[in-house]
Amino acid sequence: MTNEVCTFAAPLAKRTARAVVMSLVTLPLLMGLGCGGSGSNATNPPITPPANVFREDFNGTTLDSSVWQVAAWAEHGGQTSPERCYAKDGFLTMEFKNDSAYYAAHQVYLSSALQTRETFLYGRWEARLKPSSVSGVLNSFYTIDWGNGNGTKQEIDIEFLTKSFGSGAGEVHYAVHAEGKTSFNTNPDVPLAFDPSADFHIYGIEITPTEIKWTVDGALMKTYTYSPSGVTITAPYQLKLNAWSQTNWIGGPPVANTVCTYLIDWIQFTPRAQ
Ligand SMILES: [Ca+2]
Repeated sequence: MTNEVCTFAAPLAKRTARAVVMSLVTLPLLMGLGCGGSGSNATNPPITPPANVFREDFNGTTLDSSVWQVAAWAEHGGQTSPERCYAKDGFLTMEFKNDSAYYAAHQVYLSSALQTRETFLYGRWEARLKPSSVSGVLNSFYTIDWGNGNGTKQEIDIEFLTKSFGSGAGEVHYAVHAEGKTSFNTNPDVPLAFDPSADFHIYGIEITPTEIKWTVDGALMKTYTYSPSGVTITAPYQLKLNAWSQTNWIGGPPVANTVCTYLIDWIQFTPRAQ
């Protein structure tokens, strides 16, 4: 196993201070997955992101509350908590649990979510993700314009419905929404030549002033052009990830009292060149 050079770059406001401590930190590969490529055994060349790139490797033992807002509220029929959304061993771990006792008492599941405090617009998102193998959960990576409650709710989705996983295959759901606009949804969802829960892969969203492109391990999977479609991405948004379940569409709930784990190795945003 070779060593790789990982670099950590926080959002612009945080980066200078962080860079002193964390930049060009040489780390052994964590469980063979530290800065690897699409598969757990693959390797990438050393990453040295430019100063304007947002990058999070989740190498710390805590999540930086100035970068991430970890959910502790109810959403999508679940109670979120930092207890189920935490950094450990170089990964962001997000857990969902259909807890029998908790559900009997509160009629909600135990879920998790977090979102950036910073907003973004045009550029390329990439994330190395491994969703849960337990059927009946939704694991997401998406953009959302909350606009402090007054946003357009422009939203670009990568959503894994784990019910589609198995036998070396799976699907990924891509969608674009905005309040008062006609949504776009992949239906049927985009088939993958692998089970997404079996290994890490790099999922990407390229957002431009005219279109959206979704990629997997660098391969183009789907393009959405704003014209003549219903939604145009014009508003700054936050990045959000969550894990939740319902019967409709997602095929939940998952088997009771089993922790359904969604792992995120790293997340990067490269702004579009001006
Ligand atoms: Ca990592």
